[in-house]
Amino acid sequence: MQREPQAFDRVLSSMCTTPHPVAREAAERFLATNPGDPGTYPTISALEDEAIELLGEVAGLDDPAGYVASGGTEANIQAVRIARERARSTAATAETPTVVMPQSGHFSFQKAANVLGVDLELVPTDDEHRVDLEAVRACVDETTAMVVGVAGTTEYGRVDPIPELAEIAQSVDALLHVDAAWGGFVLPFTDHAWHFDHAPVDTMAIDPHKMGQAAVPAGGLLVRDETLLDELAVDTPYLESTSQATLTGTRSGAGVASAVAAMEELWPDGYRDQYVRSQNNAEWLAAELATRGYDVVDPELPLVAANVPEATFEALRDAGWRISSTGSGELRVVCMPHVTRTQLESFVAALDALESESETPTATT
Ligand code: 0PR
Repeated sequence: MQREPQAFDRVLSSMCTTPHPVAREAAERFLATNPGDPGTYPTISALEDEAIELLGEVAGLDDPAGYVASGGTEANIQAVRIARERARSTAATAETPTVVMPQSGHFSFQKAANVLGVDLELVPTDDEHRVDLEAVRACVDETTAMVVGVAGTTEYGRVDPIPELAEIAQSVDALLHVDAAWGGFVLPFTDHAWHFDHAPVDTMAIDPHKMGQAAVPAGGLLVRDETLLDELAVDTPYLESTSQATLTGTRSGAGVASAVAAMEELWPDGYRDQYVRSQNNAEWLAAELATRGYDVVDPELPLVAANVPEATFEALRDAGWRISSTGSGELRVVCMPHVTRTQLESFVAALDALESESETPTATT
């Protein structure tokens, strides 16, 4: 029996989206290819080089190095691995390397710390949900292998002060990693300082399969200096290529081809248009929710967080809206490319209907 995937018309909290038609078509064409074996699959391997070039353009990096990963989780794990290896080879102390990250960092770093045996030190965020720089300064020391800044947080879409974090990282000879897995394809059209050309960023996660409108799986790991990838390389004696820096072996050629197709089609104008649409939608939704008396976190990027009563949240889920909440319990709506104004209007109408229902006293007979 043929199964159909879910429709996207009520998907409001996912960071996945419908791929651009050219990205979908490229993914299908390259399904049976493996960029993990460039000797056998040279076309997809060359396309991966193009993907990295294009990602470098998006992220302000001339002469970029990196690879197309399975997603932000892999890119973050690999960045931590680079920092750990570098710390091991240069550190004067034999202590466990640490990674200093804001509380707003993605949970993939918990996985990285667990798999790689590094200590993750979480630093509080301020009232604006950005990392508290004083707390970072107080936290770093000679065991710090990496400082993480988030450029587009998962919960509130906030951007940490990347240039300041870079300075702190350099003061203890640690690497600075920027997690722009979600934000990377909207930030180029804002005033934020977030990329390689704004600050001495060493490594970055930037995912085509989120705002980049490529098919899953297409994450991106970028490194400023190609030698950082050497920290990851293992020998691959029986392949034509002699070493491999990726975490997984066989990889999705579909993801790579689709990332290139999406970026060639959309960078920069298509992404700019999408950012404007998404940001307008986020601001519209934030205003509608605020008018109704909900506490709304100002959408700096196309992501709205608002306090709605738990019962309403649950009722919306029961009605088929695919929504999730922040750690503090706010409803979050991510204005991905598939999220239209019409869809948000129906969502607000559904919310109004529920709220008026709960205000109407139950008739007693
Ligand atoms: N870094 C940031 C800032 C992220 O927001 C995410 C994913 C990652 C890294 C990890 O990326 P991958 O999931 O590609 O490995 N943030 C989303 C989240 O946790 C992931 C997601 C996507 C969740 C789609 C649900 C969903 O339907 O909310």
